[in-house]
Amino acid sequence: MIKFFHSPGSCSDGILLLLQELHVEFETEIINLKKGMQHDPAFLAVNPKGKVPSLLLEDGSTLTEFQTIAYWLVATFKKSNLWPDTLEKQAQTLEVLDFIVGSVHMRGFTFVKMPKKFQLDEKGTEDLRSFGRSEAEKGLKHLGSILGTSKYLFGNFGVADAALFYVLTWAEQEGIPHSNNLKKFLDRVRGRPAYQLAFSTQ
Ligand SMILES: N[C@@H](CCC(=O)N[C@@H](CS)C(=O)NCC(=O)O)C(=O)O
Repeated sequence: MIKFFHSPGSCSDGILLLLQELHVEFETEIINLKKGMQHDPAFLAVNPKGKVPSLLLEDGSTLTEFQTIAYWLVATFKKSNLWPDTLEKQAQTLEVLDFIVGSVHMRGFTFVKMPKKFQLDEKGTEDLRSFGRSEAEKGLKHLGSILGTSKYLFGNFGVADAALFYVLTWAEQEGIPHSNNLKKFLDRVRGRPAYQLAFSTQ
């Protein structure tokens, strides 16, 4: 069975949502990032980068990186329509995924959530956190304009929406301003049966 390495509250929440959307059978191993379990040798043997999400496949290989895992899941479990069917929307999906993970998450929320990781003095830490907040807010503004008045980013709920979902939960926690259409989007995702399956027991 596929093994999913997950840390609740992290970006792997987006992959958990996709696993439930696709009705995948999997087992979960919790990697508690606060306890530093990402540095355990047993986990590093699975993903030497020490990051969640990671997926250990039945053939013993490992998939890492949000976009890669998301693409592999929709390509393998085609039971629902999470991947758009036109080249234009597929390209837009990849573009948005890359923006969310590479910019909004890595250049924004990483600095908001763990500025101390960068071992700066107190002022440096605060400056970095404030830079991260501003990058995240700017990024969310752009994503809100792509969403517009649509229910989901590219028609049906899809992989880009799973990424938007996790950064929005962080925006909510951190009090980073975002538009009403993004708030409504988050409520909509939370109303999906897959969301209930993924998060109701956490
Ligand atoms: N580019 C990676 C980012 C993964 C990532 O940064 N994961 C965080 C949790 S949200 C993590 O595992 N951090 C542990 C650490 O950096 O020590 C992806 O797309 O999956």
